[in-house]
Amino acid sequence: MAEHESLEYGKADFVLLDNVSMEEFMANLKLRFEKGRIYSYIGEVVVSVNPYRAMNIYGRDTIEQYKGRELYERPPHLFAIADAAYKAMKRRSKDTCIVISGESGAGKTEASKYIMQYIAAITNPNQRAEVERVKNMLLKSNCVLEAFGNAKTNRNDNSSRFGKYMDINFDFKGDPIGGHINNYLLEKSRVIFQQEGERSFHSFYQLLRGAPDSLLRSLHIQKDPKGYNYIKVGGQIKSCINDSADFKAVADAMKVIGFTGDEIQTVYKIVATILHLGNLTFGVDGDVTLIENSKLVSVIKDLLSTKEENVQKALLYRTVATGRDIIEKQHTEQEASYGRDALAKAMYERLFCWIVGRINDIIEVKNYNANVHGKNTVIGVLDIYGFEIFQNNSFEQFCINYCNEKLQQLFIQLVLKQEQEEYQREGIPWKHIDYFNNQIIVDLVEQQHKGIFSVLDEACMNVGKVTDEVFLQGLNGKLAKHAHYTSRKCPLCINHPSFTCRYSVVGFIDKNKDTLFQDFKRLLYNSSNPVLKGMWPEGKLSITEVTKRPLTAATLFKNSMISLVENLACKEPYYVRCIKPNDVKSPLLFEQERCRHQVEYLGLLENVRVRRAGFAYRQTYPRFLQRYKMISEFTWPNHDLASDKAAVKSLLQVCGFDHDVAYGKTKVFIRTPRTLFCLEEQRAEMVQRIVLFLQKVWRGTI
Ligand code: AOV
Ligand code: MG
Repeated sequence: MAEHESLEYGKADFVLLDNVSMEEFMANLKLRFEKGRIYSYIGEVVVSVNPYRAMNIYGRDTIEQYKGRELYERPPHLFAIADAAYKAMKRRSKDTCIVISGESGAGKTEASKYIMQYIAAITNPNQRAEVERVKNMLLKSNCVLEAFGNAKTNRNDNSSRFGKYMDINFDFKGDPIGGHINNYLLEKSRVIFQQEGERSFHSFYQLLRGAPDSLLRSLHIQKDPKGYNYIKVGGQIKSCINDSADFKAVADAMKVIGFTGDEIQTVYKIVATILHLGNLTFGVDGDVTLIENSKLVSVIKDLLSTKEENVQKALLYRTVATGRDIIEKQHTEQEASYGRDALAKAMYERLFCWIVGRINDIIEVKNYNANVHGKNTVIGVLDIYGFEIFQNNSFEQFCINYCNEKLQQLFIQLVLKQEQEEYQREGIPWKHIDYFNNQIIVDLVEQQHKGIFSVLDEACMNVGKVTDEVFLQGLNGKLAKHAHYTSRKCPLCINHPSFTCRYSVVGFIDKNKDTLFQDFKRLLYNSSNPVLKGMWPEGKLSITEVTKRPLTAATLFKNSMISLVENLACKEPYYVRCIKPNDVKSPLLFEQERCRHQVEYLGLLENVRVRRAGFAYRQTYPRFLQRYKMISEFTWPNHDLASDKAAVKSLLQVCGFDHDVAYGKTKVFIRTPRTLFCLEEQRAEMVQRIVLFLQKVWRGTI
């Protein structure tokens, strides 16, 4: 129960609602939002509503209020959950993670940044220079990743177009000593195409608007984004973001992190090359395909540090091995355009992954000797793209929504299912609570042989012309009877727990195959720019050496999601559930229906029910005794009762907490955190007394 808040702001913890009904939940959420209380709890889960305005609640003074405090001692806040994850990690040497979920624009990325800022602010009290350096790099990495991985969408002006999981490593003192970032599926189709009202990745506009003239000249880039086909498709050139200032901030951040001058230059060259590629057009003369604006090829070859004829050849021909012969096959005009776009997307994706890899190289924990320094522990922060339903939904939305279902499944497993199962196992009276288990939807997508990804992969394996329609027919054949799949004529329709999303299958096959002609890989590998060359190691292989079919995009994504969930599941999880109050970015509007919908599919009401029926803290009898036995004379230094369970019972009875606990088969369960807090206080007092006593014995005064 969070204290220090008047009831005029509603109930700080939904567990305290008089009746657990949707009406009361919504009324409380709305009241709190309108009173400027954007955070609430469900036990230890933070519920956050995007305020869409600057809030004065993240400053130094607020940080001080939360530092080292227990969750329920202060009003709900992200800082409290960050502190709880930090304390658990430090006190119990446990790896913890903070999982932030919610739909696009709900405030996940902002929350993840506040959490990181908090952790940075409360650590390294001794101002060790090395730790300060690490902290600075971790914070600056956000700015770089957002420049290259975020874009304006119709849902969010700064939408994350990649998933991010960041581990922060701590030494035995609890100070950050390094980190590691995992990135998930960048929406690279955005490089060449944006829906109306959207933009490409910020990095393009930042370069155009923020780079000094001399740099632009050397890149042969003009300032107006309208001059570039790839980034003007969405028609939204402007945004409320200050691209020019951001360019400088990103350049500065890259330097601080430790990118070399050559590396930064190469980054700009790649971004510029992509812009030029978009303006490249092809034509035909008789049966010859040609590049219409060949001046651009000369610019591109300079930027890529390669030969003009090589660029030209890679754009117009592909090398194929037929039996023992190797031949050069000319592209049709259409194939050449396809190849150009694939190159642009692949170069950008590779650049993004290279940036992440480079940051990882630099922030990786080095020279840490666990034998000498004790265990190195981790706090993971997950900020991934939220559920998305657009007018047109494609392969990317399909993957993003699958990823969200998978995370929801983890939440269900950890918070709802495991909780219920544990009570049953321990023989604690328990009323079963119904909830929708979305495993069925996760299976629909990822199951071997039958799942949508499998059907898609199968279609992609077929030689010859397999079209998106053939894939859809395959799906309709296999899944016609599935309760969450609707087979209609064109769109692929999934019934997610509380919304239905229609995905257009156009482009599924292509995006899944994700073909990039080998010739491009060789072109880039053979560049005399070592940074660029380093990004394309597979270009080393000659045509006859390339035998293995690369994994499809869907399989790669599925595998990365499975390992992400496994990784999260072995850590102690903390949750932030973000809610988007309206679609117009208004700080005043709380759209009841819209919010109710999110509360529903996030399973928040079930969460409250489980939590109310549940217990805040549990511990096995021996471990509980180990920590608190000094509180009672019956248990200190050892008890002579029949079992540890009996000893714990007598201890809690003596302390007067018997009414707030339940005794399971192997564990004691404590209902409210306050009881634990009191136990901790009594323990601290006793430890103090014992220390004083021992000191006296030692000095010989007793
Ligand atoms: P998302 O990460 O959940 O969406 P963001 O964290 O980018 O959403 O938030 C969207 C916008 O909401 C931000 O750019 C801010 O303008 C505003 N906002 C969010 N949280 C706060 C806050 N605590 N205080 C003030 N303004 C806030 V996505 O990445 O699209 O799934 O893909
Ligand atoms: Mg985001």
